[in-house]
Amino acid sequence: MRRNRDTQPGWAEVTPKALFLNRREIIAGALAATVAGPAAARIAAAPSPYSTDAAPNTLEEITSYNNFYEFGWDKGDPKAHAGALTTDPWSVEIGGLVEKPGSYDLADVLKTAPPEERIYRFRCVEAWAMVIPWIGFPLAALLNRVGVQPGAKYVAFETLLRPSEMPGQRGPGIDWPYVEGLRLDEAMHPLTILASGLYGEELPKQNGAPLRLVVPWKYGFKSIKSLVKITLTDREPRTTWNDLQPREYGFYANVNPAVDHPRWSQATERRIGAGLFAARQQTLPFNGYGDQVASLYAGMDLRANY
Ligand SMILES: Nc1nc2c(c(=O)[nH]1)N[C@H]1C(S)=C(S)[C@@H](COP(=O)(O)O)O[C@H]1N2
Ligand SMILES: [Mo]
Repeated sequence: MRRNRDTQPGWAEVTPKALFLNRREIIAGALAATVAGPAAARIAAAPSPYSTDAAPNTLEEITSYNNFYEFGWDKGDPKAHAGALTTDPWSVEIGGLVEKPGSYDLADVLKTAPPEERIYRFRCVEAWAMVIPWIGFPLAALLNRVGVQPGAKYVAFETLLRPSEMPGQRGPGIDWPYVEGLRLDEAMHPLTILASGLYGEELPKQNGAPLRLVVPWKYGFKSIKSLVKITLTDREPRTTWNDLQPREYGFYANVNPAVDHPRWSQATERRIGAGLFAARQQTLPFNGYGDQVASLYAGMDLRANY
């Protein structure tokens, strides 16, 4: 999965040049405001070695085909309704089994580590896939900063609860707020990031502004959006989709072509933007990140722990 910068096109090459140059200035400005100066622009322009060499989806595709049920159940609802979400001020409450619990202002959270561009494959449990050029930093950096206590084994995450701005939270279906969780070693893995941007810009609201989790080897529902709470715990946290349909959505949710969803096959996936008549592509174990993460699950029955 290592990117070869000499031969593979990056997003700069697949984005119209004027837009790209414009975004470079936005990166330099926006990120420099929250992070130490010149490093921000350099890092945003230089993809991380963790990036895939696959060509990213367009910004239009990434921002108009979304799952964000707080804003409705259709793929176009987040784009239509998330604009009204107030993302400033924003803070993240970090607690549970940590040395330095507290409410951390977003700007402070973003100072934890320099932003990196991570071009990741993204696979929804509904069997569609994209490639997304995130801007983010490792969750491990934040967890190390707040100090994980020895008894901690899991990390629980929570999305904002604000029905006045999130129309989906005024309707039935989900027991709001949306919650997710990871085992501590998954949370500490270098591929696991907190994203605050994509395509070199601030994170669009429909993609989970101002801060969301991205876990590229798991089905998309693990990558919880608009984070307001992170809690270190000693037991497996409850998760929204597992609560709703435990037979269909497990805690682990590792991308796995060999374990079908009860209602559809996971062997292949539809690449968004590939066109109506394009062939489906093979689903890769751990979404293509097996070399880096399979060892986390050594000895585990991945069929039982779906
Ligand atoms: N809070 C919250 N986070 C969420 C969701 C959601 O509905 N609410 N949907 C999940 C699902 S099912 C997917 S596939 C991804 C979609 O991310 P994207 O719209 O940025 O592609 O977000 C995940 N995170
Ligand atoms: Mo999803």
